[in-house]
Amino acid sequence: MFVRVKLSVIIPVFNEASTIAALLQKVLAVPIEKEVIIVNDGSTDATQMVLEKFVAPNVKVLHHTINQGKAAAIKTALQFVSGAIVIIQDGDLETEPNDYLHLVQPILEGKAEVVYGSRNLQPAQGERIWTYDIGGRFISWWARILYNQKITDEAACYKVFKTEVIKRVKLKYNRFEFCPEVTARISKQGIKIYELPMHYYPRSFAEGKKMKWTDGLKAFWVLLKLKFTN
Ligand SMILES: Nc1nc2c(ncn2[C@@H]2O[C@H](COP(=O)(O)OP(=O)(O)O)[C@@H](O)[C@H]2O)c(=O)[nH]1
Ligand SMILES: [Mg+2]
Repeated sequence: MFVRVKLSVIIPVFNEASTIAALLQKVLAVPIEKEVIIVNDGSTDATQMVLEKFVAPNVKVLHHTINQGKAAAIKTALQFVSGAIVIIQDGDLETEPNDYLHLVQPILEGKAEVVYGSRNLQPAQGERIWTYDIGGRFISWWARILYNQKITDEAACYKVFKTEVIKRVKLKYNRFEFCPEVTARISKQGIKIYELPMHYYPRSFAEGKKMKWTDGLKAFWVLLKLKFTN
C-alpha cells in the first residue's frame, strides 16, 4: 500500500561509490511519498561522479567541498527538508529501506514523535563485528540509565523524527556524535523514543565500514556530558 505522508530521507555520504547507486534505487522504490536529500561530505572516491548521474525530481544532491562529518552533513540537509517526517539513512547497504513503512507508523498514528530502529530486536542477516555489537549494547544500556529511555539500540542508523522535533534540536557536534547527541537532547525535552525492529546486513571494514571503536567511547562521553551540561 502506498503511504501518503511526505518523508524526507536524509543520506549523509562519505566515500560510498560502491553502494550509493544501489542504495538510491532501493530508497526510491519504497512506496511512500518522499524527497531524498543526499549530502556528499567531501568524498575522495567516485561518489560525486556516481551522484551526478542521479537526476530525479525528488532527489537533491548537496556537496561539502571538505569532509566535515556525518552530523555536519545531516545539519546541512535539515535546512532543505520539506517533508512532515525525517529519516536518517546511511549511504551503505547495511539497512533495508522498506523498513521506512513500519518505522513511520507510530508517528502517523500519533503514538510517538521519535522512532528508532533496533538491530537487536530481530536477528542480523550476516556476521556482526562482535566488539561493535557488545559496545553498541553497552552504549544503549548507558542511554537507558542516564535518560530513562527503553531502547536497545542507541546507535541504529534508522532514526525517524517529526520534522518540527528534529529541527528544534540544537546539534553542536559534527561527526559520529550525532546518535548520542540527538538521543540526549530529545530525552532532555521529555520526548519518549519508540523503538521497532529493523533489518541489518552488517558490513566489514574491508567493505567500507568507517565507524571506529573510539567513536563508541565518544558516544559514552557525549551521553554523560549532555546529561549535566548543554
Ligand atoms: N557525511 C559523512 N558521512 C559519513 C562520514 N563517515 C561516515 N559517514 C557515513 O555514515 C554512515 C555510517 O557509517 P558506517 O561506517 O557504516 O557506520 P555504522 O553503520 O554507523 O556502523 C555511512 O553512510 C557513511 O557514508 C563522514 O565523515 N561524513
Ligand atoms: Mg553503516
